[in-house]
Amino acid sequence: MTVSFTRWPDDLAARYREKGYWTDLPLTDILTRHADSDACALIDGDRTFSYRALNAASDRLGAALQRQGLKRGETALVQLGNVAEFYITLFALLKIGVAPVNALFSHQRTELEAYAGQIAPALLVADREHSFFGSDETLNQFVAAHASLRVVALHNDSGEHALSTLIASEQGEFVATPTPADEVAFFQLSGGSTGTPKLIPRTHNDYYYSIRRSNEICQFTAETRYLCALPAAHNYPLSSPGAFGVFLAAGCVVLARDPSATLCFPLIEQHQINVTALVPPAVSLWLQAIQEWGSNAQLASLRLLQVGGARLSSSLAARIPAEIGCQLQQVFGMAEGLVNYTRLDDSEARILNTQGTPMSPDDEVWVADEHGNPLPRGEVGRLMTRGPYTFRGYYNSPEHNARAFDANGFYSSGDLIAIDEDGYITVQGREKDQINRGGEKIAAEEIENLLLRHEAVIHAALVSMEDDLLGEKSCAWLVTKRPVRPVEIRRWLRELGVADFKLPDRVECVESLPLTPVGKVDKKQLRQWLAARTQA
Ligand code: J2J
Repeated sequence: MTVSFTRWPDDLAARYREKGYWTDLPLTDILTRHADSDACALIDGDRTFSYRALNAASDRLGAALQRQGLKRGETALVQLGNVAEFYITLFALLKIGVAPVNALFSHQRTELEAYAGQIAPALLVADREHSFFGSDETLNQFVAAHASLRVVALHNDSGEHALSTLIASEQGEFVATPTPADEVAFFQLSGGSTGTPKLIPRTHNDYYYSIRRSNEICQFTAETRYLCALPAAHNYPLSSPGAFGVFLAAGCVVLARDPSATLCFPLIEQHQINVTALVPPAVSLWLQAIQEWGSNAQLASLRLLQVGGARLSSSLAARIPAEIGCQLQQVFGMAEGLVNYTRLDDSEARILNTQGTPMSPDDEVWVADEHGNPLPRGEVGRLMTRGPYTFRGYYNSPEHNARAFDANGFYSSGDLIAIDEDGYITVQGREKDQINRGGEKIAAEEIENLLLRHEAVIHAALVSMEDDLLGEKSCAWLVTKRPVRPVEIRRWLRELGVADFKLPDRVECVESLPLTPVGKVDKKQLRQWLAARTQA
C-alpha cells in the first residue's frame, strides 16, 4: 500500500537520477548514517541527545508503533511543538513508512479536522499541553470522529497512551520499512489560498536532495550549531537546511520554544550557536532588544542569520550585519518546493536587495504574464517553476491542481517576482489570496468561509493591511444583519477552533462590499477604504 500522489514524468525523473539529485535513499539515512556517533545531535532544554541516542529512540518508537499494528503506507496526524519528540517521532514514522502530516502547534480544531479528513490517519500523536488535545472531551471527540484512527500517542501524558512510554519501551525486533524513495515520505503544509488547507506530498528523493543541496549552499558542517526557534514542523527550519540539514552534516540542533530575544539570546550564548533562521518580524524584535539592552555580546558566536518567509526590507536587512554583527542570508522558499538563497559569497548589494537564486541548476523558473506567457527579463509577473524537489500536485485536489499548474507541469506559486539579468529574484508582491502575517500564512477564503458560518454575517472578505512589525495583518470586512463587535467575531472564531494568527486583527462593518466588474469582491478597493478610515 502506498499513498497516491502526482509523480514527475519519467523523462524528468530519469534526468534527476542521472544528475545525481535523486539518490534513492530514504530520508532516515540522514540519521542512520550517524547511528554510531556520540556527537551531540539535539539539545532540548536540559536534555541532550547524541546521534546514537536519537537514532535508538526513534528505533524504539518505530518498533512500538509497529507492534501496535501500524503498517507501511498508512498515515499519521502529528502535532508536537519544538521538542525533541518531534524529531524522534518524525524519524520513527519515516522508518516504518507511515507518512505524517506535521501540524503546526498553533493549529486548532479547524486545521486538525481538515488534515485528518484528507489523510484518514491511522495514528494520532498529540500533546496534552495543547489547548485542543489537552481536554479529554475534545480529544475523545476527535478520536471518535475519525474512524481511521487506531493508535493514539500523547506527549506530556503518563497514562496508557503516553508517547514517552512508547519511546522508552524495549525495542525487541525492529526492521525498518521506509516507503520507497520515490514514494511519499510525509506531507508538508501549504500556506494556502483556498477554503481548505492543502497538503503537499514530499518524497524521500526530492526532500533529501533539497536538504543536501541546501547544505552545500549554506555550508553546514559538523561544526554547525543551529538554533531552531521557528516552528520545527515548518518547511523552512526543517529543510532550508534547517534541522534536517544539520543532522545530515552531523552538527547540533538546539531547540527554542519561540524566537523571542529573551529566550534565544541566552541560548545562543550558552550553546555557542553559529547559525539560525528567522522571519523578518523576529529580526525587528532582536534589533530592538539589542538597542534596549545596549549590547549584542550574547550573539558573538553567531556567524550567519537566515531570514525568509516574508519580505525583508532592504533597510532592515542592512541593520543585520551592522547591529547583530553576523552575515545575512535571504531565503525565499515554499513548502511546495522551490527554495532560493542569496549565496554566502554574494555581493552586499545582492544580499541586501534580492531574494537570491534557485538552489538547483535544474530549478526551472520563469515569469509569466496573466495569460501564462513568458515575460522578458526584469519584468514583474507570476513565478512559474518546476524542478527536482518541487511537487507536482496537492494531495487529492484535482480541481485546484488544474489551476495551480500549467500544461507543462509548472507550478504557479502566486508570487509576483522579477528576475534580473544575472538570474537574481526579487519578490515584488503576490497574486494569491493570502495574507502573510510576518511569515505566517492565512488563506483568505478559509477564514471567509468560517466567518460566513456566523449567524449575523451575510458577506465577508478578509484583506491584508500594512503593519510596521509584521509587514501585514488581516482585516475582516463584514456585511451583517445586526451590529457586531470585533471581540464577538474574534471570540466566536476562536471557539470554532482556528489558529490564533488567523484571527482578524481588525473588523470593519459596511453596508455592502465593493465588487469588480466581473462581480468578485474588490479587495484593492477595500484596502483603499481601510486607508481612508484609518486616516479619518
Ligand atoms: C518574500 N516572500 C517570501 C521571502 C517566503 C524557506 C523559506 C521560507 C519558506 C516559506 C520555506 C519569502 N520574501 N524571502 O518553505 O523552505 C512567501 C512567498 C512564498 C510563501 C511560501 C522555506 N519567503 N515567502 O515561507 O510555504 O509568498 O514557506 O510563496 O510557508 O512565503 O510560504 P511557506
